[in-house]
This record gives sequence, structure tokens and C-alpha cells, in this order.
Amino acid sequence: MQLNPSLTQFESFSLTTESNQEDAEIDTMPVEVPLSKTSIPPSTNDGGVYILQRGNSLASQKSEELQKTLLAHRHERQLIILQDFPDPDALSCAWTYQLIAQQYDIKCEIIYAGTLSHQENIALVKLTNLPAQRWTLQTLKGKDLSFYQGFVLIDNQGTTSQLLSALQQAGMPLVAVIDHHSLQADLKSEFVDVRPHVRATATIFTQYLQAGLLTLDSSINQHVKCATALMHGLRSDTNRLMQAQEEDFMAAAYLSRFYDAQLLNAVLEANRSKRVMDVIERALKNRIVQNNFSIAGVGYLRYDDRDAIPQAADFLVTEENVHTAVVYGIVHDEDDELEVVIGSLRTTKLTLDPDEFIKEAFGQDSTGRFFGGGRTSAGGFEIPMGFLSGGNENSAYAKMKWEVFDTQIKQKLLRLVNPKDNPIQSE
Ligand SMILES: [Mn+2]
Repeated sequence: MQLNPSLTQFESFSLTTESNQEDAEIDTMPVEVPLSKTSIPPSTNDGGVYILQRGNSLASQKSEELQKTLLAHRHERQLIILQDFPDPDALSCAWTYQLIAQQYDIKCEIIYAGTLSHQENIALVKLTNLPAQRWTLQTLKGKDLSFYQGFVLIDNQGTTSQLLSALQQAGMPLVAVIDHHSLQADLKSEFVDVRPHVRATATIFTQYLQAGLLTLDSSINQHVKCATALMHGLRSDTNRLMQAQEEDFMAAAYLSRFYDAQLLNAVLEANRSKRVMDVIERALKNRIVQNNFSIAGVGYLRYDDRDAIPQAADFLVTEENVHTAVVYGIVHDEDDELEVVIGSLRTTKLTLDPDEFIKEAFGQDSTGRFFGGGRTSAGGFEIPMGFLSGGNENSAYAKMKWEVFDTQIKQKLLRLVNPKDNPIQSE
């Protein structure tokens, strides 16, 4: 399996879900859906109330634009591409897009190439019957791509999906990019809504709902589940709303009318696996703390346990006097004998930009792609090991290889952490 040298995900997971029956049951609504609420002044007693408050003209403008795009693609089939390790924000927004697009007789499949490995994401997908499917590059090769008239990127800009290049090579048009990560590359897309100042893509999608792109109905089970998924996505990308800003709170307030608090609680109560606990233990043991940065290498991990890395970073950042945690390890994909260094950054320091920090620390590969990036308070990186992959049955070699990577990553991080020659201010 080829792993992308770029912006990595922040939460991830392990399980393949099948497209379920339930979503086939949703009523197919008429194709022409007026954007009824976009131009209503903020005095009505419906969902339009929130959206048109200050600063949201962009949200209504984008909602209108998206509607026009969907109208132009009626009766088509689209692929919704998520990052290889989709997080709740991505999963819930993809589902929302699918439900919105359904009204225009656009049939979407939600796909990701990696795994779901975070216990909460597995629970989310299972408990809501969220219709995401795992398609590896191999799966993609077995498909007739001419069946689809376009693809959509949600909560990512293609840099974290190994499927992107195959779709581009097949000449499939990019219909929409909807994301809140910093702009990664100049993508040729018909519709673009990239808002790095927004804390969650779920906020953007909730604004589309409020603008009337889909009228949520509490009596429709699937709507309730989707609203719950969005609430989970919004919460998880804002550190349980602690980093939420006004528009995220507005979105959460709107979702609160529809979501199922018990279902959300069930998702949040999913337990960590023993292997994840073991990785957190290693992170605790190996961490070094310098200048309020906590840095820990955790050695080798199985592909399915990849998500233990961001979870360990989440935990390390809770230590007193630590504002930023970076955890990394070598993730081994047994199927393809490929290895990649995967790392996650978490910060509570408002003035630290994870995107800038990671790009500065690790730079770019030979094709000019950054090894990672980020959004508010979180970031990640993936460094392919190429020729050095495998050979770990020789334990002395495996140990030496880990030490080299561990040392190199620490050097690169400490260069920024050390205030002496720190290009990124950490006062
Ligand atoms: Mn997100």
C-alpha cells in the first residue's frame, strides 16, 4: 500500500463498512430544491435564524454556489473521497453531502483507502450505519471508473488520500472541495469552499443545512443519526468545543435540535483497545519534555493501530507545563511490506500554527510535497520509508533503523523547539 507523504489525519480507525440498506430508504425528494432560507432575514423562527447573523454572508454565498453546482450535476454518480484515515468530521460531512446530493438524484459513494482504527470512529460508523466504504487502490483498479462522473473531496484536499492520483489519471473531474485545512495546493475544482478559519468541516456543512440545502426532520431516523454524527465531528475537531468559535457554537446549537444525545454518548464511551493503551504507555515512558514541548517516539506499530499515535499525543498534551505534544512511530503495513513514519501533533498553544510548524520541521519531498500539515490545534505527518521498509525480522536491524529515524525526527523537531534558532516564535 502506498502511503502519501503529506498531511496526515488526526483521528483514524479499522473496519470496513458496507454501504447499508438504510440509506436506500431515504425518500428521493424532488430535484429542484429551492434555497429557501438563504435570503431570509435573521428574524424567522426556523433554521434560518442562525445562519444570517453577522459574518455569515460567505456561508450563504457558498451554499448558493454549491446548490448551483449540484443542479448542474443532476442524475450523476460521484465518489466522495475521504482521507485514508477518516475522522468523525470527515465521515459526518461526507454523509451530509451524500444526503444533500441525493435530492438532486446524485448518487454518491463515500470511500477511504486506509482504515478506521479509532474506537470512537468504529463505534460512530457502526451505531449510525454511516455508509462509508473502504476502497484500496486495488479495489479502485477493479472498478469501472467511467461509471462516475466526478469526485468530491471533503475535510481534505487530496493530499491525504492515496486514491487521488488514480482518479486524476482516470480523468475524473473534481466537482467540489469542502474543507477547513490550510490551502494545500491549487486544485482545479468546479466548487471550492476551503475555510481554514473554521474549526470543523462539520460547521461548514451545518451552515449548508441551515441555508436550506437539506431540511432536517427529527422524525427521519437517518437525519437524527446524521445530525449526531455532525455533532460528534464538530466536537472532536474543536476539542469538545473548547476551541470552538462563535460559528461552531452556532452550528452546534442548530444541531442540538436534531441530534440524539444518547447515541452520541454511546459513541464517546467506546473503549480503547489494549494495543492502543500499550502505545500510550510507550509514549509516556519515552517522552522528553523541552520548552513545554513533549516529544515521544513509540517505535513500530501495526497499520490497524495507527490511530494510537494521535491518541497518545492527545494524552501527552494534557501534562502540566506541556502545551504541545508530538508522537510518532513507524507504521508497518504487513500486506505490502511498506513502512511509513507517522506522527501527530497536538497543541493548546493558540499562537502555534501546527501547519506551519510541521512544514517547517519536516519540509518537502523531492516532488515538492510537504510531509505534513495541519489545522487549528492539530497536525500530522507521514514520511515514507521506501527502500528501508521491511527487513524487521532481523531485530538488530529493526532496532538500528528505529534509532536512526527516531534521532532524525527529534533533531528536526528540537531545532524548532529550541528557542535559540527558532524560526517559529514560541514565546
Ligand atoms: Mn476536520
